[in-house]
Amino acid sequence: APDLLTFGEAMVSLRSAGPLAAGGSLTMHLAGAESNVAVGVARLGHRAAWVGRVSGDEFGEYTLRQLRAEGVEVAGVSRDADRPTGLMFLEQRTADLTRVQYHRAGSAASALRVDDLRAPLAAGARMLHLTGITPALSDTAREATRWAAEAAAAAGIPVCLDVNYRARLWSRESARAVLAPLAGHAAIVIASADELDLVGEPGADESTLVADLFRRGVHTVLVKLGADGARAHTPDGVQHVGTLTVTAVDPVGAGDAFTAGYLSGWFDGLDLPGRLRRAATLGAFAVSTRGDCEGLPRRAELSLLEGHETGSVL
Ligand code: KDG
Repeated sequence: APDLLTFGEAMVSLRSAGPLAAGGSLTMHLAGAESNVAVGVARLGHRAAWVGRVSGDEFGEYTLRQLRAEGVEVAGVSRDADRPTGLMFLEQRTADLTRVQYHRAGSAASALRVDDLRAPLAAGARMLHLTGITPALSDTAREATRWAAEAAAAAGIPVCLDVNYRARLWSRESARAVLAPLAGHAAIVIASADELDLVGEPGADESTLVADLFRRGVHTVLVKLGADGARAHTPDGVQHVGTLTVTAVDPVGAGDAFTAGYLSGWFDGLDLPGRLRRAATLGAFAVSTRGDCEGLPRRAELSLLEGHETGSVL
């Protein structure tokens, strides 16, 4: 069985070097939060399986080709000839401002359903990773996500949930109604500070939300703080990890990289400071290279950013 099992929407992202309204060339990249995590974990030598529906078109072919090339297991992927690939335009509007446009309604990925996940889950994994993007794609994808979280928890497979709120896909209220119950099946919850109340009481403070998640069976809550690093809450207390000093050129995919690093550390049996350091290291690789997951390190490259640590783990 793989170490990591994950599912969701893999997208093709078309990136511009300048304002989209001015035209010019676009470059094609693989995107998608869950496939980013699978690539990050696979590059570090763990077994990662990604499940989803990809289109029968050339973009679907590209998606599968990229994932295979990264060593991600795709046996559970189905092709959907009648639906298009979800596309994402990433517009470099100014040096500091990137705008996102989705063309994903009715995509192949949105047709994901429970039946797609039965065999992969039955095959087992050391960890199931899901994000709050998948249940926002369609009714069947929402049902599939709920089913997978429940089935994994019942089978003793720990679930990692990254809240990953996407305002383009649903309101905070709709997200909370789905994600809060989902978090009750998770062992690890990952959220940025402004996403954390999407798995609990609206507006509640961090310690209240964390205490509530612990009561519901979660054992680790990772709160991402952007340039300030991250905080990890466990029943033993709170630890902070800083970011590494690198030149940030592209924040897209940094959260997925952080998650991949954390999970890799978990697969390697590292202690919490070790897992957080690897998470911060992958985040640094992601922000200092362009692309969603292109810059993620292979195992031998992990040491490239040694010495770039700012804050030690407190
Ligand atoms: O985390 C990066 C993702 O945002 C990107 O790859 C596309 O999955 C994606 C989404 O829904 O935004």
